[in-house]
Amino acid sequence: MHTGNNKTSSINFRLVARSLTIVENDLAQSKALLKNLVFNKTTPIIGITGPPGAGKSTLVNALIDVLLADGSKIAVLAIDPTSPFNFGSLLGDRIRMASHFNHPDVFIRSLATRGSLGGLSAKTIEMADVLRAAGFDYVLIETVGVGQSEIEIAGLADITMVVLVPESGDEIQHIKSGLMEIADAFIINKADRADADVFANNLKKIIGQKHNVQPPVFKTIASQAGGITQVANFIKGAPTFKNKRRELLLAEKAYKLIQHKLTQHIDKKKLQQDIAEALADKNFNLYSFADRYL
Ligand SMILES: Nc1nc2c(ncn2[C@@H]2O[C@H](COP(=O)(O)OP(=O)(O)O)[C@@H](O)[C@H]2O)c(=O)[nH]1
Ligand SMILES: [Mg+2]
Repeated sequence: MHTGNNKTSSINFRLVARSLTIVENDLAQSKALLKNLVFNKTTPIIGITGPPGAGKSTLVNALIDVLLADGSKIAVLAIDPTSPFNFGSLLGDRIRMASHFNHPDVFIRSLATRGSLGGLSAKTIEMADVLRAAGFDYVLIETVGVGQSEIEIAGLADITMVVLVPESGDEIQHIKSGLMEIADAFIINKADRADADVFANNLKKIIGQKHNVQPPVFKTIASQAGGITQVANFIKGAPTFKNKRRELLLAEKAYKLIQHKLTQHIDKKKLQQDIAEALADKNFNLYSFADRYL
């Protein structure tokens, strides 16, 4: 249970922002910073994913309102890799979440997405860890559910909520099955649209085939804060799921860290020189050559 009532001492937002920048850009202090993180409580990470325009940012905004009422401190990471104009989308999210932009208990960070998608999820793990250690009561991560990377990021979340809109009705069969399977709850937003109930029933039928325990389906009108209390209550009441996807994701991450540590003493240029010398021997054997470095 996450009651959000365990009042935390105040969080230094400026320090959090600076720490996130260090981690995001892999600056020199990053490794030491990550190693020294101390986790004093279980902070649920809530993933909110779904197609562009479904109303995820609006929903996050409305959820924050409800969660704040408990005196909780909330961090939001907004990630939108689909937008080629990242700064533009950043700004868009900021404007939409503007009502909380200066709230003392709400920290919002838009994640610029550079480089590979694999790198994105690796960074998200680190940034979410910084936020968990900072003492927030909830960490919300908004991602666009269009590709594999979002499914990967869902591995990080304790609770993954998939946001859909009634218009997706015809395409419901085509919704990425991965996206269907990662959901701990579905949110049908824009329930002010006429076909919301038809869509809800179709969705329930489909998820009934894919899940043993049927995840709840919520209907919301995020732009009017409709149905948000139910979603907030689900978040507060949800157990921290034992997340198999998370174990897999963290194992992958740990593997890369170990690999990096084990190979950092090897300079590739020097390796090439060594090979050049070793090649002079006509009996050169690459496999025993490599053994020298183990
Ligand atoms: N009709 C209606 N529009 C909504 C609702 N929720 C959000 N919107 C609008 O949908 C658009 C996209 O919302 P946004 O939160 O940016 O979507 P995101 O891309 O999923 O983050 C905005 O113009 C919102 O005002 C809703 O419940 N009903
Ligand atoms: Mg958004």
